[in-house]
Amino acid sequence: MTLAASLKQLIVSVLTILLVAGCTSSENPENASSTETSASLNKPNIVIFYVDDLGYGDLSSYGMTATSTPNVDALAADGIRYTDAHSSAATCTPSRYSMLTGQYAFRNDAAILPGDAPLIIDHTKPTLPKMLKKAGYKTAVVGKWHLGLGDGFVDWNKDVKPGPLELGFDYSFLMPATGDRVPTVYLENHNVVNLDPNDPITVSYEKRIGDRPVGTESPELLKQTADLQHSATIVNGISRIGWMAGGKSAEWVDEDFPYIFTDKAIDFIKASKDQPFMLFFPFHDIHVPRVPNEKFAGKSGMGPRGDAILQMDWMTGRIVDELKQLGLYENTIILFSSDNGPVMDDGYADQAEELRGDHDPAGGFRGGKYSAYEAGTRVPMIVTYPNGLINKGDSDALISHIDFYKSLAKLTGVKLKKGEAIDSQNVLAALLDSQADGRKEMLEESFTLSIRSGKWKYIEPFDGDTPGWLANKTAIENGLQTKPQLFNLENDLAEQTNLAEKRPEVVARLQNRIDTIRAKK
Ligand code: NG6
Ligand code: CA
Repeated sequence: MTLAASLKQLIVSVLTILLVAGCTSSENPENASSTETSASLNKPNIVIFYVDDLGYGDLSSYGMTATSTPNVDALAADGIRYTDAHSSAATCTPSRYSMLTGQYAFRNDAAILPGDAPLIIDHTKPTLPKMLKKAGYKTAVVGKWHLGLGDGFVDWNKDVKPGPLELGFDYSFLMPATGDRVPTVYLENHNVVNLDPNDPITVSYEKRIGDRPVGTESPELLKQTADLQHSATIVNGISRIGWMAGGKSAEWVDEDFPYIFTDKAIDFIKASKDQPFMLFFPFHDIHVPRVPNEKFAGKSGMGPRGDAILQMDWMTGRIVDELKQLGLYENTIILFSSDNGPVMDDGYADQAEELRGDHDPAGGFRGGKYSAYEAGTRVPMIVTYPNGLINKGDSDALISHIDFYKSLAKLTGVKLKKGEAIDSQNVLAALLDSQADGRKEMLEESFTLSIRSGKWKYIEPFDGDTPGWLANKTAIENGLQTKPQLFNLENDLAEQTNLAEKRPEVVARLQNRIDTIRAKK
């Protein structure tokens, strides 16, 4: 090591220790004025890039060779690349719920929601954005929401609330549910964008309404054919889940998403650049329907799913470039990850499976989206923070996105109330240092609960009804079994050999841990 390199390593270690110990936070006023750098180090801007359905193997920095993701890879090269980081759950709504509340979704029965569901986060309770506001942050969410809106019945023609603003976001620009669910309009703060009051919007998940064509009757209008579930109202050549009437002038055009969402994020960043800000940027990509902009269509060689990966990479680059141009990149902590593992056919015939060639979206892990096996929640995760002088490299720390809450509270010096974010753990050390440890134990949510503990992965048996959203999947392949399953990940990362019968004492211990966590109040 050269002298300069050793010195840099020394500075990294000292700063990491200082940050983790909270010595520079405002909790210790005698240190607060020590240097300007240390003050701003505790209040970096925070950007959370949250891709939808991106698998562990879906980035070239995570082994993909079929096409490349240069913008995300540049983040990986400039920060920490995690090999054992997890979304809290194997589907979207529960993962987001946990990230924003620091609580497991099962505590609130948070499952995949229809597009007209009420807000599932209690807006009188603490949330991640409310917590960051206490530290002086301006907060925004731009992208896919899927956490429900309103308090039981949403009138899309009036103020739609409660929603993100009531949860602590100062600004929101949303796809209200998912790309495959109505309403297919944008919601900015409380209102549908470009809505003509003379053409009010109504949404139904019960029965056909309005005069738009539907997928079951007019397949000739479709850009992609779809399964029955996704064959209701057609908007922009794509049939959706649910029916929508009115709101013609407010309809989105799927191909415009990459520009619309990045523009809104960049506007927020520009307007907030003189104070600490937090931007939560949940992508629509690479969820279905995959209808990428012409800039990316046909470019990956893997069909729309691969093209959507390129689009997501470009969007990430566009926002990161803007941070750089504004001189903000250095003092921004970027957390890049995905809300659950990969899925090929999720309702639309976009040839994801047929065109994937040798590409393995799950990166060698078993399962995918919905699954109790590792690929359900083990996702790419990258952290950059140049001013934090983080110790770059690969990290094998065990981390769940549910931990962002307590870790960011620690970073920004916010004291949490008793009972706040009860399932979150402070893993700040591992967010700043690739060599630091993460969790010792971690829950993974799917249709059942799994637990990681040391080398073990245990999947609780499931004997309930097969959930509707698993019905058209191969349930067994997703881990749905009435027998306990136990794997030794030290030598069986692909979860092939069930050791539950051989090691009943381990099964009993881990089942007991799940029961204890479940009962926690
Ligand atoms: C499922 C949908 C699927 C997708 C998923 C949500 C059916 C049969 N399947 O119910 O297409 O929309 O919900 O995905 O309707 S997630 O990433 O937002 O969790
Ligand atoms: Ca998802």
